[in-house]
Amino acid sequence: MSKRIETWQLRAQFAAALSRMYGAEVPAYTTLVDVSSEVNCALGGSQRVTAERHGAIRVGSPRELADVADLFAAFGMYPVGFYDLRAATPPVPVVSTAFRPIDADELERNPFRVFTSMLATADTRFFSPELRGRVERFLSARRLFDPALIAEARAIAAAGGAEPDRAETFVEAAVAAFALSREPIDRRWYDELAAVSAVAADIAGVTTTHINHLTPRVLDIDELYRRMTARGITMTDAIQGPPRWHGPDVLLRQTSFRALAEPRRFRDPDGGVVDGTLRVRFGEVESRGVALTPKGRRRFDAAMATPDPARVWADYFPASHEHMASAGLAYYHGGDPSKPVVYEDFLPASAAGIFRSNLDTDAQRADGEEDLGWDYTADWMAGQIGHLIHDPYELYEKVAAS
Ligand code: OOG
Ligand code: NI
Repeated sequence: MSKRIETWQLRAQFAAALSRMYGAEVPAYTTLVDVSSEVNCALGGSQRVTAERHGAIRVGSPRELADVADLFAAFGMYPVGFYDLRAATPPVPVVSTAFRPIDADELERNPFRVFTSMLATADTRFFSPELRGRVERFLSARRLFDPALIAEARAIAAAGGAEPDRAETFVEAAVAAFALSREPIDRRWYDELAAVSAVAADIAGVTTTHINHLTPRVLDIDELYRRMTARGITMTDAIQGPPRWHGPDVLLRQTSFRALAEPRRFRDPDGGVVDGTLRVRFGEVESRGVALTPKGRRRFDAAMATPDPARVWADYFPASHEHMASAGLAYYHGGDPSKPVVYEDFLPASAAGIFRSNLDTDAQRADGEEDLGWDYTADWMAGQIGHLIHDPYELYEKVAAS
């Protein structure tokens, strides 16, 4: 009898297959992965780090998000954290969560995570009731995921794995759901949404979803930045997140570059289909530091709120893991300062920055609407998708204790 493929192996296969597909779609991604591996190799990176990726996807409705939650559960990826990017300046009209493994041993085997955003159509700052109605009708008429794929995901999640043949078919179908579509895009609808928000057009202007980016992890992001620039790839001007300094790296540092325009087909108002291009996807790379406790996070937010975080960082954080640990600012396995717990999540300000770095325009307010529409919460989202949304701090506590 052939050996059953376990959940973590499905996840590793899913991440690897998405990476192959995305590399074929966005060649600059392959360069980024090569340069990341070079840097990681030079620094003696582990197997986990070199294979490590996060992806980003965007969906339009709670129903679509519920399908994503069911699909990813088969890969042992569960929703963690709630990010309201509408609170960013300027706001991005989405609310998000990250699907990822939650146990220490699962993270060690393969930490693949996918930042998943849902369009906030109920937010009247962006969508008039009339436009909201049309967006929601458009979304309810499309089908991002074959119901058979979701049913199979549920069965595999319940069984905790699958026989090799079945696993292969399942992974292939899951990956295909995130491929860039060749379906013609309705130009008038896309442009109307783009005038409200480029993100709204990317999500609800088309009948499919796709990987927006896939991000390798690198041990030295400043070194990567230098090497990419030397290869003639222009990175966005800044590294998002905390500054480089001589003490422990905390949380997450990221940088990105704008992808080239990609060929897409459009249907014009007269019904004719023409070739065109869209520029919505990009490359991103990240380095991950130690996970902060709520106390450490408050310090982090305070330092980041200053005009020049790099200048004042040492006033907010001690320069060694020993002092970080004794001050209760960060998580360590078994409380041992030589074993930092890696931050597995995202930063709302950086995420909003990543969204924006690729937009030509920021979201426009709908005329005359003053209602803040702060009606999306983690509990609301959990109820919509029928899955618990894990609290990242509880997970770090558990990982640190294990
Ligand atoms: C997601 C942006 C967030 C990150 O790394 O912070 C993100 C998106 O652009 O869809 O991926
Ligand atoms: Ni990202």
